[in-house]
Amino acid sequence: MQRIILHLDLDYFYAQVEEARNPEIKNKSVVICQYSGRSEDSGAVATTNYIARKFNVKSGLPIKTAKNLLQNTDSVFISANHELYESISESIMNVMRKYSDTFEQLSIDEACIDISNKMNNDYQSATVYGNKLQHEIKTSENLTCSVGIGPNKLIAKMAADSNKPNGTTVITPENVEDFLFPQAVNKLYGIGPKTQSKLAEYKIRTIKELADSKRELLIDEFGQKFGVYLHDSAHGIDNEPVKDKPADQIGRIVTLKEDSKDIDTISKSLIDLSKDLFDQTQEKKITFKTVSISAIMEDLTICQRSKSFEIFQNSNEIIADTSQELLKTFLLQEPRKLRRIGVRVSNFSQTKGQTNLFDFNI
Ligand code: DGT
Ligand code: CA
Repeated sequence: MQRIILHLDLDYFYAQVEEARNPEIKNKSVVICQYSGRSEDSGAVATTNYIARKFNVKSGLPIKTAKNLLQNTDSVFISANHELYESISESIMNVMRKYSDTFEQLSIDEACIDISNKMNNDYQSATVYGNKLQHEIKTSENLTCSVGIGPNKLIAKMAADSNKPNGTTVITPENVEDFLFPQAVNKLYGIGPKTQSKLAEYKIRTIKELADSKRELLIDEFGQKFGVYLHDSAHGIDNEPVKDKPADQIGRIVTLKEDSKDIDTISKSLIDLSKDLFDQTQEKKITFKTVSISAIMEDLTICQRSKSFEIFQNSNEIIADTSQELLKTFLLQEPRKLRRIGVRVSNFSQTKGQTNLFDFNI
């Protein structure tokens, strides 16, 4: 059966979040730093905006090198605010979950959904649907993302990657070869520099050359599992289903209209979130033992408070009352204002582990 998979990847995610909350930095190089704490500048670049990338400043680079490359240019260096990125990621994933029952989160800023049935296998409707999702994310979190639509997870992901930022790329089954074949082999997922140079020894440089190569040769060189993967993916074949894994926790989080410590204002938001979360637990037939609140403070630190029960719960009252109780106690002890408030449930009666999109050991 033919499928339609939609892959979403947020553009320069951490850096874009910082731009969204501080638009003055938009015209500068924005470098998000993961400081190791050993010395003042030790650590690596987590990501950068596209202006910094023009100066070759990218993920993984030592912060010192980035500073050298951006010397005498207009640039800002920001220490990564992981809690903020995670909470925004959670909100976006919740938006995307509404677009299909079959949803798989692949990383903090990537996810895919199977929309075959929903779109009645029509690529035109799928494109409109993808644009609608992009629009909703822009409206709710003021962030752009790139969307790829294709007949499987591999093509959808490569399509999203091929046109960034804010791109929508649709590869129909008829166009798969035209899309894949001219690209270099390292554009296929799972092909790193080592595999690339091994393939170069056989004069295999493009995906077409890989597709035209002998399957047996690839199996001899790379082993059964990876050899078959290489040959199949060069032909655009990927039968991996979108794995709708039950999450080990689900939550709802929202940014307050303004930073606040006022119990009535925050309570109101929490009541709405609790109702939303309850609806989701009903839909997914989830029972839980733990209710937590997360508060992202004005200085972006995160505080969590939880309460666990002896037996599994599944009522609206438990979520609403427990979260209110946790909030009240928290506000009494906390002098700072809150920026975002969230509620989550965890400790489900059944959970499954996370797996990655491509889990080869290479
Ligand atoms: P993109 O997708 O090319 O527009 O740019 P990003 O920044 O969204 O890159 P992506 O999708 O590879 O990674 C998503 C986020 O994950 C990114 O914003 C920061 C984080 N990240 C990626 N690579 C690294 C890394 O090497 N170190 C650290 N600490 N974080 C990373
Ligand atoms: Ca990204």
